[in-house]
Amino acid sequence: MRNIRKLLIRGVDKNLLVKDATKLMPDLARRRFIAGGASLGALTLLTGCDVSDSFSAESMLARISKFNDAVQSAIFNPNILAPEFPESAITRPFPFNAYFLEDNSPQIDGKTWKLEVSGLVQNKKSWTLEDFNKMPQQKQITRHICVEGWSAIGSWTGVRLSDFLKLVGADTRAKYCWFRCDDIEGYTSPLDMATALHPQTQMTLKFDDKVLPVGYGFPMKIRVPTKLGFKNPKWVVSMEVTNDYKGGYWENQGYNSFSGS
Ligand SMILES: Nc1nc2c(c(=O)[nH]1)N[C@H]1C(S)=C(S)[C@@H](COP(=O)(O)O)O[C@H]1N2
Ligand SMILES: [Mo]
Repeated sequence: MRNIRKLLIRGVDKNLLVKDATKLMPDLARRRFIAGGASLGALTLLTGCDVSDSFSAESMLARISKFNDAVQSAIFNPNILAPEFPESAITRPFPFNAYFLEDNSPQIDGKTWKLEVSGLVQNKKSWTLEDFNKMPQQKQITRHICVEGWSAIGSWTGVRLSDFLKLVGADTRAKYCWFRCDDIEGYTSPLDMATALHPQTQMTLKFDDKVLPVGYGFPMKIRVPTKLGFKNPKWVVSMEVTNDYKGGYWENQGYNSFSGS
């Protein structure tokens, strides 16, 4: 009989956990999981297990083994909604993450900031924060999952990206929305059009009903609850609608661009 490891996530060998989980998956799910990079983050997204608090590898494996193909295809379906949570589930304080310390976050002036829109759109103008604040807003309380092995539930409010794409007359047959950020060393991220049009993909202006704090991406981040954390660019300054794959900060370092459901 197989020995089931009872280690908490801190002590667990992540590679072994991912390997074990892969073996337990039904065919279709396994193929997609491998194609998606077979990371601990993707596993978290798949099982909905919260790796930020006490959590055992055993329970994650048990959960996966109960999956059947129907459940799997539902989870991987890009048209399905990410789970939403009550206010009481919000993680406080919500973690900060970037490739630099929070104090080094870009300090953007909301009065002069503009989002530059270019590429395959009819309306190539720049949009101010005031413009975005006037547009219809959507609120979501969803789980953010970082590939580094933590997850947290947050509350984000902003403009649906699909509404904005309509407003600028974007060619939604194009392959990507490519975002550029104001980080000192630069940060970019390509988002596939299907995900850009997903109803929960949001141009976020607020966290927890308050103006987005600097660390979380003021004045705008793109919130994508069906993707891993690194596909949620903060301090966004431009969006290009394009058919070209232009790469991204983490994507260029080997993380799979799909990285999500
Ligand atoms: N511009 C920019 N966006 C970014 C990052 C970054 O370093 N720069 N880090 C990403 C990663 S890996 C994560 S997990 C989330 C963290 O968002 P949070 O600080 O709101 O938790 O931001 C993502 N977006
Ligand atoms: Mo992340």
